[in-house]
Amino acid sequence: MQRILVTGGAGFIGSNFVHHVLGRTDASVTVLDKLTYAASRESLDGLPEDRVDLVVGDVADQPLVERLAGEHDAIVHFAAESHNDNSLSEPGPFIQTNLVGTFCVLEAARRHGTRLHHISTDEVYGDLELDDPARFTEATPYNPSSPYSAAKAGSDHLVRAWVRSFGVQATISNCSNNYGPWQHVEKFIPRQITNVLDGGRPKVYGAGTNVRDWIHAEDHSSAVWTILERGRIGETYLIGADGERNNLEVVRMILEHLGRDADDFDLVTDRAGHDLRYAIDSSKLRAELGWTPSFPDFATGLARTIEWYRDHESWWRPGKDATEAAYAAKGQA
Ligand code: NAD
Ligand code: TDX
Repeated sequence: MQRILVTGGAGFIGSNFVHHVLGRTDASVTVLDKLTYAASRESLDGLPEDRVDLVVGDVADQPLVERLAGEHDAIVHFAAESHNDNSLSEPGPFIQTNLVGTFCVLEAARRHGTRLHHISTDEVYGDLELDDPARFTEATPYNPSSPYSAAKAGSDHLVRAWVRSFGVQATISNCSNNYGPWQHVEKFIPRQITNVLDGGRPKVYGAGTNVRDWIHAEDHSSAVWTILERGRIGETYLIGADGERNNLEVVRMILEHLGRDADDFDLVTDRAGHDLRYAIDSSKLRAELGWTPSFPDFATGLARTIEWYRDHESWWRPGKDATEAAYAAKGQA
C-alpha cells in the first residue's frame, strides 16, 4: 500500500493519522477534505511535501471520489460530520456526508477494487447503564441514539452490504472517544481546557456522571494502520484503550492540572438523549492483530493534551467565541 487516500484527513483524527503514516512508512497520502468548520490546514503542516497532497472536495462528489479511488491502493474513510450536539440542532449534513458520502466512497472502491478501511464509532451500539459491568464487543447489537450515531450506524451497514453483495475489500473499526492535539474546541475535553485557560469554568451537561472511554488519537491511528495492514477483509474491530472516566472526573483533572479548585465548574442543560456510558472491549484487535496502545494512561495523555492547548492558543482562539456563542444559544454555556 504505497498510495493512500485519506478522506477527512484535515480533521482531528484524520490529520493525526496522516502524521502517523508519513512518520512511520514510506507511503504517500492524498487527503480529500471539504475543509468544513471542523477542518484545519495547519494540522497538516510540517509533513514532507513530496509525499502528501490535499484535494479540497466533497466525499459525496461521486466523479471526484471515483477518479481518486482509481489512483490509490487504499482508502481510509474518516470524513464525517462528527459532533452529536450539531446533529441535534441540524441533522441534514450528517445524513448527506455520513451516509451519502460513504455510499460514494463504496461505489468508488467497488468500481476500482480499491482496499477500504471505514472509520466508525462505538456510539453505533447505543449506551450502557452506569452500573452495568458489560462492555461493547463486535457482537453487540446496533442501537444508536442520536442523528450522528444513527448515520454512522447506517454507514457501517452500507459497508457490510457492499462487502457481501459486491465483494468490496473493506474492514471497519469502531473506536471510543478520542482526545489529543487538533481536536475542535466544540468537543468536551478541548472545550473545558480552553474555558479554564480563558479563566472561565468548565460546562458539564446534566449531573456529569456520564462515562466515556478515552483513547489518545495517536493510539487510534496505530490501530487503524494495524487493521489496514493485517485486518481480515469483511471484519470489524473495536478500538479502545481501557480509559473509562466520568465527565466530572475529567473536568476535575483539567482544573487541578491548571491550578484551579477541582469544584470550579458549572452544571448546565443536559444534551437531549444523552448516552450514559460507552465502554470498549478491544480483545479481538489485541489478540488477533497484536495491537496495544502506546499511551500508558489517560492522566499522562490528558496532561500532554492540556499543555498542547496551552501552547497552541493561536490555533484554537479564532473558533472559540463562535463555538461558545452557539452553546450559549442552547443554554449550555
Ligand atoms: P472532525 O470533525 O474533527 O473531522 C472531520 C473531517 O471531515 C473534517 O476535516 C471535515 O472538513 C471533513 N469533512 C466533513 N464533511 C466532509 C465531506 N462531505 N467531504 C469531505 N470531507 C468532509 O472529526 P473527527 O473527530 O476527526 O472524526 C473523524 C472520524 O472518526 C469520523 O468518521 C468519526 O465518526 C470517527 N470517530 C470519531 C471519534 C471521536 O472521538 N472524535 C471516535 C470514534 C470515531
Ligand atoms: O460542553 C460539554 N459538556 C459536556 O458535559 C460537551 C461538549 C460535552 N459534554 C459531555 C457529553 C459527553 O458525555 O462530555 C461527553 C463527551 O462529549 P463530546 O466530546 O461531544 O463527545 P461524544 O458525544 O461522546 O462523541 C465523541 O465520541 C464518539 C465524538 O464527538 C464522536 O465523533 C465519536 O463518535
